[in-house]
Amino acid sequence: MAAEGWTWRWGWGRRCLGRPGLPGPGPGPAAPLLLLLLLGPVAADITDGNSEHLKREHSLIKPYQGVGSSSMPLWDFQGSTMLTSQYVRLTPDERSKEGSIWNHQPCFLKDWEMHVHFKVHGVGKKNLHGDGIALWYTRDRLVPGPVFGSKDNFHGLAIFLDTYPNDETTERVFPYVSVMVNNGSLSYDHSKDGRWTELAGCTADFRNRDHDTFLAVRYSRGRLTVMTDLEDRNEWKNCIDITGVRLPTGYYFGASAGTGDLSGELDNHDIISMKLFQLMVEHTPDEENIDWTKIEPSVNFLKSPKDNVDDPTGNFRSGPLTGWRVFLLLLCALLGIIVCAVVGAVVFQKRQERNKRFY
Ligand SMILES: *[C@@H]1O[C@H](CO)[C@@H](O)[C@H](O)[C@H]1NC(C)=O
Ligand SMILES: [Ca+2]
Repeated sequence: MAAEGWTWRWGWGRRCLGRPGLPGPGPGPAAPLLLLLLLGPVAADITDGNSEHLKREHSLIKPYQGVGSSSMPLWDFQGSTMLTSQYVRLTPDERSKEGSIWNHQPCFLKDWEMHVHFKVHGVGKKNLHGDGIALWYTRDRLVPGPVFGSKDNFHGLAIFLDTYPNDETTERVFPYVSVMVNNGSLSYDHSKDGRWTELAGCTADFRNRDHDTFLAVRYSRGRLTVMTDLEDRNEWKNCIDITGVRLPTGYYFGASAGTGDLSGELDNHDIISMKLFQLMVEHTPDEENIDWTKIEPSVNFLKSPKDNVDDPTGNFRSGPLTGWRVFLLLLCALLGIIVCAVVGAVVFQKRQERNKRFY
């Protein structure tokens, strides 16, 4: 347990790993200083047990060599996606655009961590922008569709970076990050921002930031963690942490985006890098012996208690059940209040009695 905790912390610090090596113009005059500050701990970490590795074949890194080339493609793209030397633009800030970029090779790592450097920006004011980015680990790739530019009823994992509240009745604050696991049977309900199918989520203020914005997804031993780094502090902030997630190996990483058909000012959706790290995690012989490519994506729904306690509808089953959950929660709250009141009354009475005895 202690060892696992150690690897965990160690892994999350690794955002800086790829940064010093990035070619091309740096982020500004502070870069050399930052580089010096970062190099120290990074160098120490690399020799420290080699717990994880950047996997070039699953990473999208400037200057994007092998992207979209026909001879040795690492990544393929589709739709409105446009490649520049500094970023991959999935959509421009125009209406009804959708684009995606997909890793060419399936990923056979059992434990991995993906760091995504992205930028969502446009001149649109509140509620006049959209729709957002989806990050994928799925069976199929390069298939356009209605879910942030990619196909619905997908097999695998999706992380949605949703900037537009389609459900006007929602009390949620957008932009909103959520995760969904699908075996092909579920459909993403765009008009409800995927609420019925989401496993967990968090509000994340990533749109129109002046500095770099990052998101990390870690999958290891059935535990799925999503973290964000949006405040320019080189620090991961917890967004989603759930267990019981089963995903096969042999799926593809990808990113897609869509701008929706609103008229108005829309967003540019840019991916600057996607870096995949292998996590060195021990598995039991039993785990090693099964064919991981045959695993059906599923969730044994065990939400970590700190996720969405205030959001009882963040359940991945459908409508009626969520009503029941709200009712049960209210009932529990009511019972709690009654118990507190009774205990309070008894304690008060005891005290009164004691006071009577002493005086
Ligand atoms: C797919 O998931 C649904 C619910 O999410 C479940 O009812 C169904 O049995 C699953 N199908 C397979 C083939 O596992
Ligand atoms: Ca939405």
